[in-house]
Amino acid sequence: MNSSSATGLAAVGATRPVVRRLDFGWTLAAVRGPIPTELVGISVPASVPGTVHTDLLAAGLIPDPYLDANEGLLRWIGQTDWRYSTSFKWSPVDTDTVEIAFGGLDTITEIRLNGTLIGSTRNMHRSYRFDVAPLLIDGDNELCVDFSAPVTYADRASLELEYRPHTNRHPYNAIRKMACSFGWDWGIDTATSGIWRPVTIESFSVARIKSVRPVATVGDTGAGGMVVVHVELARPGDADLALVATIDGHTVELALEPGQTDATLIIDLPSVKRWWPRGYGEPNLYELSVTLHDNAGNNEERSIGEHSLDKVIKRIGFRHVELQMTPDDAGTPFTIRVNDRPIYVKGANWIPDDAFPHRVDRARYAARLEQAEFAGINLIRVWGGGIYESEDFYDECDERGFLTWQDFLLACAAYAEEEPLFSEFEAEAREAVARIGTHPSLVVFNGNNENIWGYTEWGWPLRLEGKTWGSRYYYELFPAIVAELAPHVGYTPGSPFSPGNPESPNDPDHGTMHIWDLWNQKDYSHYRDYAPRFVSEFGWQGPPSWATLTESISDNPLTPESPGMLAHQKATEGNAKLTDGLVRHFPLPNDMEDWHWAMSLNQAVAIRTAIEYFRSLAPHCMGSIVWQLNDSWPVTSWAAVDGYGRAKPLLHALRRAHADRLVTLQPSDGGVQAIMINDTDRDWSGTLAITRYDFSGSVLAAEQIPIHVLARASWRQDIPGHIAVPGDETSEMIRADLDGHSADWFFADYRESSLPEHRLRSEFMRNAAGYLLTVYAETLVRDLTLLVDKVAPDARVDQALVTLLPGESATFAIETDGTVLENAITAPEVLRSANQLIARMDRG
Ligand code: BMA
Repeated sequence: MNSSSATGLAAVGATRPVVRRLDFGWTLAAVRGPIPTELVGISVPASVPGTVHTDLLAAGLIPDPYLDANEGLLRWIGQTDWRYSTSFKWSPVDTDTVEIAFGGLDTITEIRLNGTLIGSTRNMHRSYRFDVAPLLIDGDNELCVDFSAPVTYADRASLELEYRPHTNRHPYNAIRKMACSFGWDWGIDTATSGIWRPVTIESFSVARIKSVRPVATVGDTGAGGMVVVHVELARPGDADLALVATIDGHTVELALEPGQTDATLIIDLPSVKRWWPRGYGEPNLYELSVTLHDNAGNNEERSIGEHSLDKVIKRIGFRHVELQMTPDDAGTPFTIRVNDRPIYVKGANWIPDDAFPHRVDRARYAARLEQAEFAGINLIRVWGGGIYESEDFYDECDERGFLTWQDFLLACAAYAEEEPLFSEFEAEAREAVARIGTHPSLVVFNGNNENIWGYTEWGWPLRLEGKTWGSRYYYELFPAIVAELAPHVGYTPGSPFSPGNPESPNDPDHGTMHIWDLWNQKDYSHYRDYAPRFVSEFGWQGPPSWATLTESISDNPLTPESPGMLAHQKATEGNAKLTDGLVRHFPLPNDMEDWHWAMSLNQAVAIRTAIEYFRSLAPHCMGSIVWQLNDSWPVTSWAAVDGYGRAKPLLHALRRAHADRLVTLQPSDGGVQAIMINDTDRDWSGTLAITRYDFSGSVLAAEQIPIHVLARASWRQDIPGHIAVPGDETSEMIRADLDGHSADWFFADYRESSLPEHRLRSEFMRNAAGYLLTVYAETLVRDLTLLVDKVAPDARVDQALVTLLPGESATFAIETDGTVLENAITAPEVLRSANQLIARMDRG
């Protein structure tokens, strides 16, 4: 990205590109379509970047689409053509080129300057530039962008391109627009239009840097590094031009031939600090600057900036990435290796953080990634039904040491390989790979989400009748673009994908797999039926936090099936699956707040069960990526953080399951095993205390076993029979504790357990960040959780899902700017436990 100063014309030297924002004075108007009468013939102030929905909302002309069932009232917006217009003053400049640059247009447009068509676009995932110098006039200039209705366009294109299978309601596979903006099984159907990324007008003379694409590598041996910097100029300069690249005090220069537009500079660095992912070291970054000079008459004392025509700065990192997929005795692994170290992936899938993604700024990315850090996550997968996120996202990931995995933007559908789609895919992929591939955090490009699986196992060939479905993208186009533009990033054709066995892409023995049959059909205990090599999707639904739910749904009565709740549940048979998943473990409550807690708890327990089990399989299984970290609006979904940014209990379950040092108890050959997992660089030694208790806290059997777990390894310990075999499975449990890291094993499921009604005492005090609540258990209490958003909408708590034996206590730190009273925070609908759900069954 061109990083030249964005100040006004006068502030910058005549030869540097002058970049001026064109984000002011815009209005929008409905042109054609099912337009409500109150909008006919009027113009509304428009934000750029922005969308029609958010501007109409700001003008008070539509209700908030995220509330109640308003979504359905606003479908006309996607069937309507819209016009965005602005005017800006221009006075002739002393440069020979002037361009208008659009960072992103959503989606089908015709653009006119002073009445003349300067371009038409049909891809939300590309940026565009138009040379406008001949059309600019001294004084007021009219810029106008006409958007065609995206729903109408996609419908028409689906016939022109010919039918291809897709999920959900609209043929999103016939238009290059964010797929989930047409609705998803967690997504609101908004299908909006708008100028969703910045617009600028840029003028320059002679030449300008079009792109800088560094490829940073580390030497095979030793500490050195190398950056190969590919530079492209926007047009050939006929002047005496030179490029200068500098990193870490090392500079190389290159004189350009007249007419040369592409150049490569190579900088060798004798020593570099590598970029390491979270948990393995520091994410070291370096600043690379590339300057374009006009040398004419100035060979002697050139200094960077003084006679430069353009300058671009990038932050890069040195790391080596390999996707290890060499077949072994058990099948084919999928191991991400960074700097020659296998990384155990504790990942989360990412969807657009807002159905109107222009609203997601750097602070919002940072907040979400902080939550990912809290949850012990080390990899974020940007899912293919969304967008290529903005630079802010990948910058934050680089700095925080997250690994990122970027899907190409194709999801759950067959895609035509014919024109005009093929060229659009090629252009958008080239732009995305060149931009995103320079980020050290980016380790995987992935051809698509579930399309190979769909083709092989969802009956698509019959429906396709021999038509193309996208294989050329996954097996030819995308890998060729990655090899050319980002050879230092791994590539996989799909998720899921079985290397060597593309006919059966979801084979647990080979490569990546998605495990969805459990949420859809079976109990979560069946995660243990699989021995996958890598799980890139699996998930369990739960409602949003109570505050988010009640801020977005105003049903009275509010029930699991009241109209707003159903409008905010998008999954096929979603509520039935929630119920089936619950009643295997808990009775279905007939009280809304109990229902909300039960479903939230069940979601957390399902995923905690899955991840602890997957980790116990390492190194056979080298990671999991939970579906999903975030939400794009308030909705019942698989997310750990809800659509208003609040943590669900699942986020706390992820934190426990992802702990660097984890003790987990797993069933094994009719008995129980303790598995100690040490995901750190230091050996872990201590005494494992294993105790069988009854629910009143009496010790029934105990043993102490010395344990030594090597760095980045795990140790399996059979639990001796006199502990592993209960006298009464409904009222006994095992606790295993190594060094303060503990795990509990209950012989019977929640439903069959004789969990008592919990009895608790508490102490409450203020501290600088909010409050501390210490809870003393007088009975066994399972999964003690504070639903803090019920007492203060901004509140956060540091732990949840805590199990205490009688006599034990836990302190919860609550962060809030609000005032919280002790009797509110300890009220039974706020201070929650699994006991409440079981004990109620006994009473009922
Ligand atoms: C997978 C994802 C998404 C979907 C999720 C839940 O298929 O790739 O398409 O939202 O499952 O159904």
